[in-house]
Amino acid sequence: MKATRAPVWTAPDPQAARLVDAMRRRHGAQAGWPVFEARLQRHVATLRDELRPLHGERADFEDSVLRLLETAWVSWCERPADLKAMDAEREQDPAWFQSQRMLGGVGYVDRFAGDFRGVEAQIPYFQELGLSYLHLMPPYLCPEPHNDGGYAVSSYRETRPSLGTMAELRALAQRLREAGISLVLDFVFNHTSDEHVWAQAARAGDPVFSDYYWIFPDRTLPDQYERTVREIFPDEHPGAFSQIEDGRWVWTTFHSYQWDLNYSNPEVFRAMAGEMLFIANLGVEFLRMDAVAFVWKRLGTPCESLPEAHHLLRAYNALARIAAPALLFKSEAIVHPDEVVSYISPAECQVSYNPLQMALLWNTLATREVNLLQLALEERHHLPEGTAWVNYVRSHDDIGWTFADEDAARFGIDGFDHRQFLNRFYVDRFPGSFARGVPFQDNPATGDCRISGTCAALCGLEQGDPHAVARILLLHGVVLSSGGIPLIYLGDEIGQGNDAGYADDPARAGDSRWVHRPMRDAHRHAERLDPSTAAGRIHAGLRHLIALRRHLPAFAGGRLLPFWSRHPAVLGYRRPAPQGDEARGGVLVLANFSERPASVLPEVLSAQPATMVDLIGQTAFDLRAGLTLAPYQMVWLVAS
Ligand code: OTU
Repeated sequence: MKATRAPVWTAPDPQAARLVDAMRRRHGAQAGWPVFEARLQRHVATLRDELRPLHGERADFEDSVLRLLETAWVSWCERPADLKAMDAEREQDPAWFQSQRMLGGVGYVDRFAGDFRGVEAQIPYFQELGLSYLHLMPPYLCPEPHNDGGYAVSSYRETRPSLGTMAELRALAQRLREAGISLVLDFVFNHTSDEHVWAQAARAGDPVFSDYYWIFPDRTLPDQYERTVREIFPDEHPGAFSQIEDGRWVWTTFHSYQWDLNYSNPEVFRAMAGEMLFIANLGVEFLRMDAVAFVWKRLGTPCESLPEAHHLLRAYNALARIAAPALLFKSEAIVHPDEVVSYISPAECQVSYNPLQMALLWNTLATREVNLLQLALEERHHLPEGTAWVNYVRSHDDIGWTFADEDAARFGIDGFDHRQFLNRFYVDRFPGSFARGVPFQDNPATGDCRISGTCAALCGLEQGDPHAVARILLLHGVVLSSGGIPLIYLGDEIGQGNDAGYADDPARAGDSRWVHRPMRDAHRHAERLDPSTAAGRIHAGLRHLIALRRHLPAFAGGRLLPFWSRHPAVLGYRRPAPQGDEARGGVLVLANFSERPASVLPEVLSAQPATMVDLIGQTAFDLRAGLTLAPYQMVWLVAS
């Protein structure tokens, strides 16, 4: 017998009620108040509970929460009416982003289209491709020429002048929205640039703003912290700290011009919350939460993914529910797969990059063995209700081999050695490699290294490998059919190659990731309509997959059942029909990751219908005879 339990009764939180009362006394007569109050009632206790482990010990804790609510109220009053309407709609339909029509594109404003107006002019192109989500790399004011591609923000409320004005960015967000495309921007909240006014004040010795960052008078504490923290950009500076002119040391996880914010100071959280809500009010629908793992530090720990980092994210999330509910968060944690999922929940980040699938796609191309990827689909693909993966082939960043060593060990693979192999394979230091990548942050001390390179360069297109186009389509085919939101790096859809020229530009030379961030190639773009070119074949192949996907309800959401093909090079999974709609049938996906034909035996397929049709190739198969896939062929099989 199933035990039934009465709903848990929770006492109203008296402190939270006091906060609402205080806000009502101040603003209760104002026009926007009733809607704000309803959301405040729902989320203020969560907000306070999440902040308590961070700042609860301070005597002025309740005041600091009240100041935060003031900030939220001010930005709610500034929120445009059309975004408030979207807030209400999205609250009614929280699963909206699970649709199989969702498709993302990502790129740099300047490198893809010059400026905001240039991006606006590309809306018809985005629509042709089927995009419903556009991530533009950080367009905020930043130092010149070194700014980590915009990830060093000098002001969250100003744009980089060469890209256009804030008014143009706002207009772009609106045009995109009208075209059914959600704008995605970063919230670079782990650090600001050293030119931010807060950093400038700190540098000048202002004690209030020095407390916005992790600044130490000498090396005593930095030395202690460095015993347990990783080096992230060792090419630029060793360790996690940089020295400023007056001799003090500041925490800089990334470049020395990116100063880590001190979230143990409640004023930092309040100020950054204001910046976040300002960005939301531009019409941004997803915020990419940059470098989430690093936002909280504690001596004697790795200072990554500490419990407080999660409290911080959930506090930001509660604030968004109160003052900009249409806004969703995307987690960027390129870490061990157990840690990646720890950031994903409706109360924290609703969507997340899937760095494991990304890395294992490349792993599988190199080894021609689907073992690790198949295991990841079986054991690490499932996500909580109300959340989704963002699946991608590559991003603006490097490829890091973030698979779990314990998973690899199950196949007798040594994680460290295997990463050495993958690095050699992708930088073309392995006999027979088709890839032309470049090392990123090669660290001889630890043996750590990551890979830069465009999708086309890593798949062999540059040196005319005959299978390159098929590989590019295969990788994107998995991303398009395995669930969640697929994300295409703009330029990959036409097979753009590496940009070796970065090495001649002093502003970019020290960072090999620029090799895979080429300027949009107008000539190649024109070629996309010519089927005799590689660009044309890639583009047509992708558009075919995208068009098919749009009409397959089984591709909505993230439900996936692994299908072990019993062939070492053939990946398999089933996407079941949506619940309550079983009559429509699911899709069986099979994909050959080798340059040789691969046969799946009849007995492996015996539980499937006798005849199935591959939607991609429009061919019927008699499965009782087994199924042979051509090199790098992928099939999306449905019952005929
Ligand atoms: C992120 O990446 C951004 O995506 C990068 O473009 C930035 O340079 C960086 O933050 C600083 O803002 O190390 O190589 O575990 O790996 O946050 C990329 C996550 C990075 C980190 C990731 C970081």
